[in-house]
Amino acid sequence: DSSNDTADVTSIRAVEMPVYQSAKVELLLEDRVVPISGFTRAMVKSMTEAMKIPHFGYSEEYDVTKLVESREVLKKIAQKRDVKLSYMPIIIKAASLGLEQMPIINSSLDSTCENLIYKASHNIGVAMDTPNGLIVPVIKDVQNKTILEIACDLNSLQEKGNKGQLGVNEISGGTFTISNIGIIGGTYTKPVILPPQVAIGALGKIQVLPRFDLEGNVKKAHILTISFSADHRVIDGVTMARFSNFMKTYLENPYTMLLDL
Ligand code: CAO
Repeated sequence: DSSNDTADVTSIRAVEMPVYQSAKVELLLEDRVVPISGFTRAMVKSMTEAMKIPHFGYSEEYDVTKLVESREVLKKIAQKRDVKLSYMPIIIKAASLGLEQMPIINSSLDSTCENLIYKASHNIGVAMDTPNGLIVPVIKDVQNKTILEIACDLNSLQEKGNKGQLGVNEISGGTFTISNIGIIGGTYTKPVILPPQVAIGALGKIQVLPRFDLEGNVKKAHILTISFSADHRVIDGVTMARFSNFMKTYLENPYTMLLDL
């Protein structure tokens, strides 16, 4: 009947089409060999090293409804100061506040596995999708920066990444990494630690989903999923869960960050 037809049309319209790279896909006429070079070569090396680490995963969902509301307001203020404010700078700051409480997450294990080095600086690497492939530029000394300063750094690293202008200094020295694959999609993932770091967090796409409030009523909630991987030689599950709980509290109630900024 006609009501069913309407429902079908609506659901077709709701489909989000993937972004195509070009109007026409060129099919290969024969196999093509591409030498592994540049950033991919570095990735082969670091990821092969990484898989020697006994990883464990820990995932959680954060109800970021209040963060979404706050960011809408803050984004407009930042825009007036010529800064693009996405969720990332706030999430990076929340991670840094969590690292203050759980410094072992910001440590590294030496090559002989005899010493754990607690790093003084929170140098947070951000996995970045660039025309040259995956790069992980680093926002240095996040512990001393405001959310707006973190946003400025991220904007500038993103611009340089897109132009292929990131220097060695900008892609080294990371002590903890965050990967926002949620910009493309996805919920849970299994990120791979960047040695000599001991932990990494990956964000899924913020989705609007039904959840229960304290009175048991169904409410509309913005849900961010996060997946951590950690080096189980030095980090245990409880430590990772406690760190995640700090981030969860800050991101579910962004005003609580005021006390620690
Ligand atoms: N869920 C919902 N919306 C999101 C989102 C998420 N997880 N992440 C970003 N967005 C939104 C932003 O808020 C922004 O919206 P507005 O226009 O309203 O401000 C928009 O999407 C574009 O965001 P952005 O491009 O500015 O990205 P960002 O600051 O959030 O992240 C960066 C920057 C560099 C992390 C991201 O561009 C990127 O490259 N991610 C890919 C990481 C990756 O490849 N990981 C895999 C590593 S393992 O192979």
